[in-house]
Amino acid sequence: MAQLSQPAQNCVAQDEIQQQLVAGLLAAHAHTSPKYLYDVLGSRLFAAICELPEYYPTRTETAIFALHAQQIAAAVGPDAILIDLGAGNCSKAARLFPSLQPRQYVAVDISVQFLEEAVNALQQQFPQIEMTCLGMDFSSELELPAALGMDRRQFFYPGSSIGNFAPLEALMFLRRIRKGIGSSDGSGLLIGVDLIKDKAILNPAYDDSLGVTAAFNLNLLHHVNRLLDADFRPKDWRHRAFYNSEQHRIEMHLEARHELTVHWQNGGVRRFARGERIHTESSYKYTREGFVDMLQQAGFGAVQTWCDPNNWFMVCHAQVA
Ligand code: AVJ
Repeated sequence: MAQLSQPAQNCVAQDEIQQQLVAGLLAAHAHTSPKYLYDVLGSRLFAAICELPEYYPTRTETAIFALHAQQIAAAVGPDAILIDLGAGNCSKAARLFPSLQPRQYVAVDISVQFLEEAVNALQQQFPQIEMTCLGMDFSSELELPAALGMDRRQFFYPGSSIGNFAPLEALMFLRRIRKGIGSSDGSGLLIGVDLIKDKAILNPAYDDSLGVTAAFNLNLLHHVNRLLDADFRPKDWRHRAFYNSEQHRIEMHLEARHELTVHWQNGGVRRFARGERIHTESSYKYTREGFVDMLQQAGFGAVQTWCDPNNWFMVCHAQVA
């Protein structure tokens, strides 16, 4: 298994991360990037969220992949280079290997250590597929090593992760993917998208009765404490999540339970009034037509879509031309 990462950028990245985080915390409406939800515990809590009865996206997407495996495999075509963006534990791609039959699997994620373990295990199971780990933050850059080859590149972006981008950013991200794919026949993108639906379904999915999503959201404070040497106390904050129907997005916030002051490195400080919030995540929802239109605007060609019977979730395959 080959491992490709860019360790030389790490020192600069650390400094940039801290500056961006501080800028967000000091903004009039305090906000943090959703990527800070995913330290080791955060990734485990997200895995737990995916098991919750209220959190429909993961199981609905899995059901779509299972039910339409043949058609999806026909759209992707055999012998592809499957490039998994945000591969994590690689379980979603692994479940597709028997039907998709890729020639090569490229797992991309920020955390390359976590990735290596998963890919090593997978390589034992599928010795005939060539596997590569790629450690990079593809949200800011999508320059793949030329060694990968341009033929039959199929990007895989499941789980509705595209929802974390605001619509204009999502369009720019899709354009970058479109560029990264190249123009050879048989290349494309397989992507999962969460659809607009009744808020009676949406709200509980992000505010579950066991409080797992609350723990996931509050754990961001522990992560920020480590990154900035800050003194956030999770007990001082409460989880808020709700569907904003004008912007077609779930918003996740942390809300101060009482007036408080937070300190961090180099004398950084901010007072929060009671009820004041930090916006920690947005999760945008689309209509089928709206998302297909965006794929077209990003320069893709023919698009095929598959939904569950309730039309809660959609899997799309977009060809390059
Ligand atoms: C990983 C971005 C797809 O938006 O549904 C789950 C993250 N946040 N519960 C989503 C999440 C709260 C998830 N994505």
